[in-house]
Amino acid sequence: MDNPKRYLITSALPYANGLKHIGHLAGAYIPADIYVRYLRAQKRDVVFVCGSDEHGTAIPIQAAKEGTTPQAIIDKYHEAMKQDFADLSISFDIYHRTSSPLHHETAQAFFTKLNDAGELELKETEQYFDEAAKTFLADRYIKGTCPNCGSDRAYGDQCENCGKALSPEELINPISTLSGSKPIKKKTTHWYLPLGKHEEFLKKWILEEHKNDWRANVVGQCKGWIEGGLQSRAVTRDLDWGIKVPVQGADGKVLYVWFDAPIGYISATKQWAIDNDKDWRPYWEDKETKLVHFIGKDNIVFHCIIFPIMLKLHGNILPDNVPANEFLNLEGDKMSTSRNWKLEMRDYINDFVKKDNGGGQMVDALRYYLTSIAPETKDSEFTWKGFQTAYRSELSDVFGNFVNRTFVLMHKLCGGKVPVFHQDILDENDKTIIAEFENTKGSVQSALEYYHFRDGLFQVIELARKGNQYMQKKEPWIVAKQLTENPDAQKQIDNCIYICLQLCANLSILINPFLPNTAKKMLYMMKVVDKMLEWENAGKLNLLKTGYSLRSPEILFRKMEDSEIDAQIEKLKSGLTKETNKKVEEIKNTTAKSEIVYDDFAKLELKAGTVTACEKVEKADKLLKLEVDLGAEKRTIVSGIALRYKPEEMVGKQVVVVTNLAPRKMKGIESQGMILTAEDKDGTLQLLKPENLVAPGSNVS
Ligand code: B3M
Ligand code: ZN
Repeated sequence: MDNPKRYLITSALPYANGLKHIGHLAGAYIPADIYVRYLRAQKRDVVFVCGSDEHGTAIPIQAAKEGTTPQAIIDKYHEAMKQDFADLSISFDIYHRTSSPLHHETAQAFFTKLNDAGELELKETEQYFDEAAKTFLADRYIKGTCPNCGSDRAYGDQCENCGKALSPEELINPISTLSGSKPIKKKTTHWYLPLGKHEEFLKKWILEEHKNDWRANVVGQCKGWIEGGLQSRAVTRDLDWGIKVPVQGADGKVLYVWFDAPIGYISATKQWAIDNDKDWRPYWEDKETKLVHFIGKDNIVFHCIIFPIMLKLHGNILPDNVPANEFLNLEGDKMSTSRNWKLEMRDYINDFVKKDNGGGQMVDALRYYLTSIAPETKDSEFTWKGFQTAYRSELSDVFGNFVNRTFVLMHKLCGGKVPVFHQDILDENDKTIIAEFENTKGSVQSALEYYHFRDGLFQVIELARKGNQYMQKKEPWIVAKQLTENPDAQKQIDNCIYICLQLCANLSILINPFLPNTAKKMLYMMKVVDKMLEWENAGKLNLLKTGYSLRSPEILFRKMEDSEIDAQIEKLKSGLTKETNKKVEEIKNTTAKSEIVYDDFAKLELKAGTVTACEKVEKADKLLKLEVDLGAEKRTIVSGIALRYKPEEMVGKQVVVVTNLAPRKMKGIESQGMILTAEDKDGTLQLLKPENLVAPGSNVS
C-alpha cells in the first residue's frame, strides 16, 4: 500500500506465563520497533500496540506450577514483561492487557456480532475429558505425539517442535497434562468458525494479491494450510479461565484464547485512543490504514488465516503485511524453557544494561546484534562470540570509531567548531562520499519499507565504513603538517571535517530507528535537538552549521572484555540463570532510577494544596477527579487512588502536587498535575501530605 493515511503496527501479545527470551525479542519486537521509529521519523500517523496475552490454558498451568492463582500469575508477568520491553527501548504507544474489562467487552461484542450474523456454527462433538481432574482437555491440557513430525512435545493446539497447529483429536497417544491419565471422550457443545467457507477469499487475497509482497515463508505456510483443506475451528472452550462466552446458558465456557488475543490489538488501540483523546475507529475501519502484524513463524496461521477471516466478517480492515520471522537458536541448539537453554531479556538487562548507567549502549548492542542476525528468511543463531565480534568489529571499530575520530579531529584541527565548507576545491573523493549520503538514505529507506531490517542496518554501517575510508584517504592529520607550504591545506582540512561531521549527523538519523540510544548520544555531542532526527533531514549536507561549536566526543561503545563473554557462555552451560521468582522480584525493586544531580530534582515544582472537591471518574475503577486549591489557582487533577480513597474522604485533605508536569488527558479529562503517594509492598497507597496543615500553594522541597 503506497502512502497510507495512517499505520497500525502490532507485535504479538506475549503470554503472561513467564519471562520472555531474546528469540521473542528478535522475532516480533525489535523489527516492529525499528519500523515504527522509522515511520515516526517520517512524521507518519502511527500507533504501535502490544500487551500481555493473559488467557488460555498456559496461565492456569503456570499458576499450578507456582502454587498460586492465575490472577497472581498474570499480574506478576504482565508487569515484568512490560518492564523488560521498556528497558530494551521497545517504544510501544500502549502495552495493554487482555484481562482488562475493556478487552473482555470488546472480545465479547466481537463474538456476538459474528454469532448474530450466523457466521459461527454451534456443534455437539465428543472431546477428550479428564475424569480425575473433571475437566475437558483443550490446548495445553493435553499432549501427545505430533502426527506431523513425531515429536512428543505436541499439545492440543500446536506442536512445540514443528509449529503445526493441531486439534486434540490429531494427537497420537494423548494424555492429560493435568493428571497424566489417559482421557476419555465426552459430549460437549461449542461454537466453530467455518474456515472452509472462506477458502476462495483467502486464495485470492493471499495467494494472488499478496504472493509477491509477503515473505515467501509466510505465503508458503498459508498455501499449505489452504491447500490442505481448511477445517472448522472451535472458538470456545470448556474452561473456567478466560472470557465468558456471551450467550445465555453457556456457563463454564470461555472464548478460545486465539479468538480473543488478536482482538487484543483492537482493545489496546481503543485504550490508547481513550488515553490520548483520539478516535480508534479509523485505525481498524478505514481502508487507508496500513495494518502490519509482527510475529514469529509459529503464529502465522492465526494472523494470516483465522484472524483475517474474523476481521473480514466483523467489517474491519485486513493486514497489509505479516512479516513473520523464523526462529532464533542459541549456541547451536533450540532455545528451550524446560531445558533452561535460553537467554531471557531480563538476564541480559541485569548483566549488561544495568551496568550502563542509563546510557543505553548495551541496549543498542543487543538490538544491533539481534537485527544483524535476524531470522528473516531462515532460522538463525545467537552465539556469544558472534555477539562480541559484531560489537567489536562493526559497532565499535566502524561506527563508533568514525564518529569518535571525526569529533577528535574537529577539536584538534578546527577549534571545536563546524568549519567552513569550501565548495570551490571539492575533489573526487569529496564528491563520491557526498553522493553516498543520498544513496544510503534511499537504500535504507527501501530496505525498511520492505521489512528487510538486517539489510537496512548493514547499509548504515556500510556508510560509516565509507566514512572511515574517506578520512583515511584525506588524511587531514597529515595535511595539518603542510599548513605552511600548502596554501589550500586549511581549506582541505575544513572540507574533510565538514563532510565527516555532516556524515555523523546523517548517521545519527539513519541509525536512529535501529539504535535509538546511540542516536540520542550523538545528538548530545552535536548539541542539536531531536527534531534533527526527522527522516527528511537525511541526505542533507548542511545539518550542522558552520561556526557552531560541538561537544567533546563521548564513547559510543565501551570496550567489551573477553571475560564478560566467557562468563555468559559459562552461565549458559551451567544453567546458572537465577530462578524466575527472584528475577521478577528484582524487576519490581530495581525499576530503580539512575542517579540524578540536584538540577534535575530542581526542575520539579512541588506544592502543597487542599482538595476542595472530588468525584469518581466514569468507567475507570481506579481514577478520582480532584479539584485542588493551590492558593493562587485551582487545578483539576486525575489520580489513580480510587481503590484506596472514597471521593468524600478526600475533600479537605492536603496533598502534595507536582505542578509543572505537562497536562495529560485521562478518560477525556485534562489532568493538570500529579499527586504524590507512597505505595506499600502489597500495593496499598497512602497520600503524602504535610505533617500539619500549611497554606495552600506552599512550596515543597
Ligand atoms: N500469545 C502466542 C505466543 O506468545 C500468543 C501470541 C498472541 S498474538 C495475538 O507465541
Ligand atoms: Zn510437530
